[in-house]
Amino acid sequence: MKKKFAFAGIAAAAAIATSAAAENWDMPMAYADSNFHSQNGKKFAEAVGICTGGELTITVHAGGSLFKGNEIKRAVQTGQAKIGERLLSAHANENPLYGIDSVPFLATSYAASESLWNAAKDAMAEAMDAEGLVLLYSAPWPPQGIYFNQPINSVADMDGIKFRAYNVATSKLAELAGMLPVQIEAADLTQALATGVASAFVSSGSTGYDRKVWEHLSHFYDTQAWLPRNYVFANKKAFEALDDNKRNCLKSASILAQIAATARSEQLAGWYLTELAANGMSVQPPSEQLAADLAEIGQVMAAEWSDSAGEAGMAIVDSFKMSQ
Ligand code: PCA
Repeated sequence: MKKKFAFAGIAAAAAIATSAAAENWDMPMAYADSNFHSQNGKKFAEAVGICTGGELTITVHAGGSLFKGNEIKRAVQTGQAKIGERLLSAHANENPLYGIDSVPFLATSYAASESLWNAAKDAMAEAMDAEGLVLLYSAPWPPQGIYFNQPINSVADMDGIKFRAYNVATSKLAELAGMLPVQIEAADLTQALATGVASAFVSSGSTGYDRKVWEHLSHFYDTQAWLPRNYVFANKKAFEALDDNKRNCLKSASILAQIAATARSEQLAGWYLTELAANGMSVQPPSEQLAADLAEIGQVMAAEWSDSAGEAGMAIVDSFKMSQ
C-alpha cells in the first residue's frame, strides 16, 4: 500500500514537471483560414505538438486575426508572438534581399523558384538572424497574374487605374504602368474591391479564389511574373531558450512543412485558374503587346533591384542564373 502511494506521488510530480515545461506559442498568419499556406501551417503546428509529446504546442491564428499581415514580423521580433508567417517581400524597404522573390520575370516557374530559394536561403536566414528572427520554412504562392474589371491589352490601357499592391515591387509595377497603387492586405482585399478603393491587382489564382474576386472583377491575365514566398520564422530568443528536443522538432517539422506547402501550391495552381473561369472570369494569357510592355517594366525593376541589393544580392542572382 505504502509502495503504491509512493509511486503515485512520483507520477504526480512527473506530471507537474511536464506541465511546467510545456509551452504554447501563438502563430499569427495573414491569409484566409482555408488557404493552403494556413492549412499547411496548422499541420506544421500539429507535427510539432506530436513530436514534442505536447511539450510545445502551437496555435495558429489565420486571416490576420491575432496580428494583421503588416504587424506580424514586428510582433515576432518583439516576442509578442513567438512564431509567425509573413510575405517577407512586403519588408523589402527594410532589406532589399527580402524582395528577391518578387523581381518580375526573374524566376517564373516552381523549379526556378526553388533554385532561387536555394541560392538565397543562407543570406536570407542571416539577414533574419540579425533582426532577432530564426527562419524556419518558406513556401511559394502560385505564379502572379493581373486582375482587372475590363479587358486590358497593353500597359497604355492601365492608365489611372487604382491598383491594390501587397509589397514594394507591386507598388513600383503599378507606378511604372501609370496606375495608382494602394497598399492593402489580402484580408482587406474584398472590401477594397467592393468599395472601389482598388479595381485591379496582381496576385495568384489562389488569392483571387480565396477572396471570390469574380464578384467584382472580370479579367485575369496569366502573366506568370514571379512566385512570391511566405516565410515562417520564430523569435530568436524564444527559439534559443527551448531545449534541444523542441528545437529539433521545430526544425524537422519545418522541413516537412516546406516540402508539403510547395507541392500543394503547385498542385493547386491550375485548379485555382479553372475555378476563376468556372465563376465567370475571362482567364487568358497576356496579349503580345501586354507581355512585351510588362517585360520592359520588369527589366527596369530588375535593374533597380540589383542597384539596391548591391554585390550580395547580385551574387545570389548570379548563382541562381548559373543553376538554370
Ligand atoms: N497572394 C498574396 C501574396 C501573393 C499572392 O499570391 C496577396 O495577394 O496578398
